Amino acid sequence: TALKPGVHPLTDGPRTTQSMKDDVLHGLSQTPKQLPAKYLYDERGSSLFDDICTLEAYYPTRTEVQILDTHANDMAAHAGSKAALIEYGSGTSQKTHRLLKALHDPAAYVPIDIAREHLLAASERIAEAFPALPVFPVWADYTATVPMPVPAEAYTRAVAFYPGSTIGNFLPEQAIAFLQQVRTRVGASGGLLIGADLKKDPNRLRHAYNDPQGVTAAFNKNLLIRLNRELDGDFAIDQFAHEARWVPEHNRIEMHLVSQTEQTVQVAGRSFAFESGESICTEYSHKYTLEGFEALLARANWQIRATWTDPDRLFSVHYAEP
Ligand code: AVJ
Repeated sequence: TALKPGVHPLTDGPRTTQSMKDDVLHGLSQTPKQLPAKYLYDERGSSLFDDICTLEAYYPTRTEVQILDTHANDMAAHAGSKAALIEYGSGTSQKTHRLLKALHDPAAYVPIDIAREHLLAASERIAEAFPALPVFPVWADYTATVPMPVPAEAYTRAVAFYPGSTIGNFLPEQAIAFLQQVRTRVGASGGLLIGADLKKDPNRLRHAYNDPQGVTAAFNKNLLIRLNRELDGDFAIDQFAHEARWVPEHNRIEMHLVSQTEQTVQVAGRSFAFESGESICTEYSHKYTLEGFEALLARANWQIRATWTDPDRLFSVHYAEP
């Protein structure tokens, strides 16, 4: 691929396609059945997620964008000059545009994503919008230990950017492990700018994950399409229904694919029986209080220096340091 000026060659990082089979066989053997949420993001899944972000029902994206727009200068002051911005799961990098505009002479942008075409397209758009900014795309599963392609002399501070409340996909213990890994990556002088969705009226939450247009349903079911294609599965897509539940004991939304009949499905060389009404849990989306999120970060040795929210307190963005 001939990349536009400013975009460095793709860094080929660790990806988990080899173990997707193991993860799927393991997850479907559990009771209740489950699949890791990260497999929702193939190229098609990443596009469907982009569509979700534009939905009226899905408030997190526009709310976080509003917070970024309102407070970008304040965030930039925390990051300081010549920061290297590392984005975990960069997707379309749309939020990044708004942040980069405010940063003081940023030294580099390092987007990390598992969807290669998405990553390259977004890198080129950033390079075009910011001609002086070197872009170092890393094609990787960011939950693995990701290489840092920018030489240490090139920047003063590495700032991890993890917007979208994607941290909410992890169980608390996994979130802590991930945040510790990010801390190791950015070092003692590093920073973390992270989005966290806040607890709110369950009806509002359920609506956000059961949108009337059915885009979230298509996003969820795309996982089965992917398993059919990549792991030689025979899921009958229309025999599973999308459902998103608010589970108050765990402060989370859970996405499920609910079997509409008693059926047996083949995938990755094994067969799995479903009772009618039995589901596969495909995603957790944890919601936080400000205090709860601060405590979570503290358990991973991050201290919050600043918190920004919207007027309705739907969403929060935090700047933390080791
Ligand atoms: C990208 C993980 C933050 O949990 O809200 C959106 C994914 N799933 N609609 C979320 C998602 C269904 C999203 N995150």
